[in-house]
Amino acid sequence: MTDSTIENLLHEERRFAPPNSFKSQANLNDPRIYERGKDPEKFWAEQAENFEWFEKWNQVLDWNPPWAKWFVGGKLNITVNCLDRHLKTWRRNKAAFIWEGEPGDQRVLTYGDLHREVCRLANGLKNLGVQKGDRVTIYLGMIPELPIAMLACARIGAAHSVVFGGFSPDSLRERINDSQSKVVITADGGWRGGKIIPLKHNVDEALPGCPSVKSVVVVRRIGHAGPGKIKEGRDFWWHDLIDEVSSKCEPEVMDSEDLLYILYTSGTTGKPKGIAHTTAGYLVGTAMSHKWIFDIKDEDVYWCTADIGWVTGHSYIVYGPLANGTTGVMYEGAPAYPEKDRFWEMIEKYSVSIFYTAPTAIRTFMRWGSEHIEKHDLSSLRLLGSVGEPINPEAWIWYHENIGKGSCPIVDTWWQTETGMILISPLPGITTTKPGSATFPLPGIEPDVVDESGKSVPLGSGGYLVLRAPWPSMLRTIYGDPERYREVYWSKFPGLYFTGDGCKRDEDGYYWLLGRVDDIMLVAGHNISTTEVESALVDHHDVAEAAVVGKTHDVKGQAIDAFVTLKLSIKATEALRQELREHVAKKIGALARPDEIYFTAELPKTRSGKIMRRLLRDIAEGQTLGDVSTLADPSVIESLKAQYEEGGA
Ligand code: 6R9
Repeated sequence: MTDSTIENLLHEERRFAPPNSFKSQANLNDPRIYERGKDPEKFWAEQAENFEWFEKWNQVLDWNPPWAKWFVGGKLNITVNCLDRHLKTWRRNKAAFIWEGEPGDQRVLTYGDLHREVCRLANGLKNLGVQKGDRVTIYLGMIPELPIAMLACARIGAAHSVVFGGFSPDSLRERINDSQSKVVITADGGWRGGKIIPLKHNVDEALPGCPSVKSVVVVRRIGHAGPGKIKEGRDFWWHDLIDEVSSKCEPEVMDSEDLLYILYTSGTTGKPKGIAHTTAGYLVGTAMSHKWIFDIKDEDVYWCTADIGWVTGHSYIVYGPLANGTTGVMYEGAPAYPEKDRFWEMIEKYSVSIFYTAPTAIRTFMRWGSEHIEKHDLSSLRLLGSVGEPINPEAWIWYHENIGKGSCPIVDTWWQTETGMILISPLPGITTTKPGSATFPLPGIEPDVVDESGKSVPLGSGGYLVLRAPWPSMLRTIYGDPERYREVYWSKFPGLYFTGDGCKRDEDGYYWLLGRVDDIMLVAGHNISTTEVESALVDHHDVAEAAVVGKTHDVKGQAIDAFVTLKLSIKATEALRQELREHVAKKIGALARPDEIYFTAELPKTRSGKIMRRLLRDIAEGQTLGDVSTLADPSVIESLKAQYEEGGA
């Protein structure tokens, strides 16, 4: 699909083999694991043996495309695997979460504590009439009550639907109604950037249009300043609800395929999709991938900086890490609060050994400059991860040198809300990495890169990323809309799961993710990926971040416009604009030279930090803007639009 050659992305020629000191200690350091993955059913069944079952499965996989059932007939409860199992060992008193609030307050919850709090809330929810099969919406900031609430639902067989705390009352209402939740769990507020997020207030705004909701549970987080208006008969303080209940709660016996949770992803068009994940396959997939990819050991302190409102938090803050008995750091607030060194301060303070964040954050840290990092001792780190977008080779190298001090392997992990678990990633004790490539599929996973007709393309070329075989933690459907599930994921290439991402495999078989296929540009008959042009821009020493879009052009079909954020100390000048255009031409070819470059202090991003090229495209085409409800900061787009209408910066 993309003609501009793969060498462009490979301009960074360095390769990074696992350091011997890392390899010799790694959970996985024998490449034969990939051989074992060639019989996926056998392989996944072996993994499933590592968990606690009330009853074992009698069939590993029932595959009736696009309908998958894994570990058919198995009975289990995911919270037994995340909690009770550890209480029988020394991990009873091991920290499950080391939490820090934005104002600086702290809480440590051991596995024993977490088990107790989960059981208490589970009993509280039962007292509100929540039963197996019900749905519960959770609308909280990053406080320990968030994972507690999720696990309490799972304990009693109710499915949770976590809605990110940054969503508006309208978005919340839409998600509550789609899931038909009986209960909403929220807080009187949350801290972010020194300000209060009015969670309870938003719930009050949303609820008049939500007939399914019978009760609201409210955590007291802000106390004095929060609205705290409790509606008699509907609202209950969390602490009152659990005050006199037992701290024991028998786990509900769940079928392997019982619904564990719904998580909404907002596509670029249409209403949000309620991605449905079930119990056993999700547990097996998230726990095993977490253990392998992050090389989790009992003595590690692991920090995934995502918000639990996104799938990364579900799989790699809550379920995967807890199933592995990991100690995780959890942070409530903004990375720049009170100062731009908050993350590095926390890594030093808690001796974090594994750090997992997103390219958008890495590029922000690059922009802020290294003085914030140099103030702190980061020598506890031994492994770094990236997720959410393609990581530009330049950002990869920066991360490696400035955070990893040249000695930590980096795992660039590709996956989606729909895939439930990481599917393409290095194994840090085995894989030689190439900056900017997510490298190889995990054992037991069968992706492919195909052309428009669904035919596999040879190594060295690009196309659509698909999956040829089901995997345990895949989505099972779109909640309440099975037809849409089939249509969105399984209709473009019958029998193949379509990811929506463009991808190339190089001559060595490494996977290079190229962004959403909707973002790929067609310039003078050549496919050029936005990721490639953006990486060429970020490669320039003055550039922190870039977004590239194609706009209609009479002659070329599409022409390239670039939106560029400079490093904080750099001034935007006409000379720099010309220099950047030439830089791209030199890196990729004249074809990819942007027609226009706009300098901007911020790029429009989704609330989870992904660049929203669609909106930039609308601006570039002079069209009215489409749906902006998933935008993190709507003012960004307004100022860009104004700049564009004035004809440049
Ligand atoms: C986990 C998550 C999924 C989309 C996915 C792709 C992009 C995620 C990536 C990556 C390149 C990576 N994506 N990780 N692209 N390299 N390592 O982000 O889930 O929010 O559903 O987004 O994110 O485009 O299709 P989700």
